[in-house]
Amino acid sequence: MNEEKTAVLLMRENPSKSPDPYKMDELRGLAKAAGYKVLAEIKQRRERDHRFQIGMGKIAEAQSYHPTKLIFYNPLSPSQVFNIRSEFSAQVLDRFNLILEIFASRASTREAKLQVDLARLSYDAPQVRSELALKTRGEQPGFRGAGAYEQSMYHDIRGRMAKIKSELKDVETMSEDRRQKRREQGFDLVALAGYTNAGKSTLLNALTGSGVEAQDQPFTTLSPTTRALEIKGRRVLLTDTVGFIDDLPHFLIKAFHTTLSEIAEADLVLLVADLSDPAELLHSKMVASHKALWDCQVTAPIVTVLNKVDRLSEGEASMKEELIRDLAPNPVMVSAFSGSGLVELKECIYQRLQPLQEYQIRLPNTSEGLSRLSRLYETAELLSVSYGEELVVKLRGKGEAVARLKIESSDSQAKD
Ligand SMILES: Nc1nc2c(ncn2[C@@H]2O[C@H](COP(=O)(O)OP(=O)(O)OP(=O)(O)O)[C@@H](O)[C@H]2O)c(=O)[nH]1
Ligand SMILES: [Mg+2]
Repeated sequence: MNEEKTAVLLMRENPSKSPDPYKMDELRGLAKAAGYKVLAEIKQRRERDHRFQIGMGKIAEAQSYHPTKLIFYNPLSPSQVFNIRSEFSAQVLDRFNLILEIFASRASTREAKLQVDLARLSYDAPQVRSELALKTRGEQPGFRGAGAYEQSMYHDIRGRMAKIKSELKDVETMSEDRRQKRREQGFDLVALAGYTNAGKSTLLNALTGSGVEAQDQPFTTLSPTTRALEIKGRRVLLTDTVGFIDDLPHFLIKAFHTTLSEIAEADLVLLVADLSDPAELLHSKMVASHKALWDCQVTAPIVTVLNKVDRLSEGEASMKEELIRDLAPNPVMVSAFSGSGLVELKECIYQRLQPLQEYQIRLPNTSEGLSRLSRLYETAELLSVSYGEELVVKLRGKGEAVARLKIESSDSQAKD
């Protein structure tokens, strides 16, 4: 039998910054997504306490609810975790570890599992190293030789990290080969990116008629899912990806490099935002999303998709659009629920894709030539074929697809 997991949420607000009411909302959403029943939420505006992060009185108040875990918004140092555990006999998590807990419980593919393990080890490594530094300095002498245990643990962590990285490299190479193959087959690769819970998976379902899991909670999607759709004759592969979240350590983004490469390597990125979020929150999520796209080293064009317009009046929608104009110059407003704006979105995708080019290719009029001709139908649009001594084929397609055709057909000539 599973015992109910309970939590009290704690957040220390920096007195020099204006309070952000949405951070606690987000932490509550994360705690619920990890399966915790939230018993209480405690905030305190003060400078950081070096021993406990927040005031001792607040921790005692939190402990009076007897939760399974105290969950902190603020990152905790190893010594703060140690102090809170020993002084209050409390189990603690910070927001980053909470996110990792969600990821670990949802990771279903090998790629996702490897990435979660890498993130966990990347988090542990510097902590073990700092404990090691303390012990070898003689401040906390180890039992048998200064920090011998930490030393072997640190080496073990580094070794496991190296192994996972090399396994992930293999997965990445396979993904890269698959993307290349798909491009050669004439597909355009479009990635759905954006803050978690913005509606990326629902939009994928609405555009492609699929049934990918979508739920009102953060991090429902962890692994990329790709579905095909056709827009005015162009064959598009749309990939749903893991959502972004604010204030993530850089190494977590690095650990998810393999999954995020689906965004980095796309021909076009749809940046999805939830227009029904309060204006300030919408703005800060857009900033966080752009930072994440920057971290992913996206070079492809970006189309901002403002989703969930069904939740707003027309006036509210245009007021919000105006507020984020600096971050989203030409957005498309849609509702993945009602389907409004999807025609415009498809048109926008079509307009932003690399234009198709027309080519002429000559093939021998033999059974081999005819077999190649039949394969051309799979990669490009055939405009005309004239049958003589040779087959003269005029076709329209994507650069990569046609480049391969040109290599295959020894005699080819670009028209424009
Ligand atoms: N009202 C309304 N709700 C929507 C719309 N699109 C998505 N939702 C809801 O928003 C919630 C999140 O949707 P998802 O599609 O799971 O969001 P996501 O961006 O894939 O989220 P993660 O995978 O968790 O990062 C779900 O409850 C959806 O039903 C929309 O157009 N209108
Ligand atoms: Mg999703």
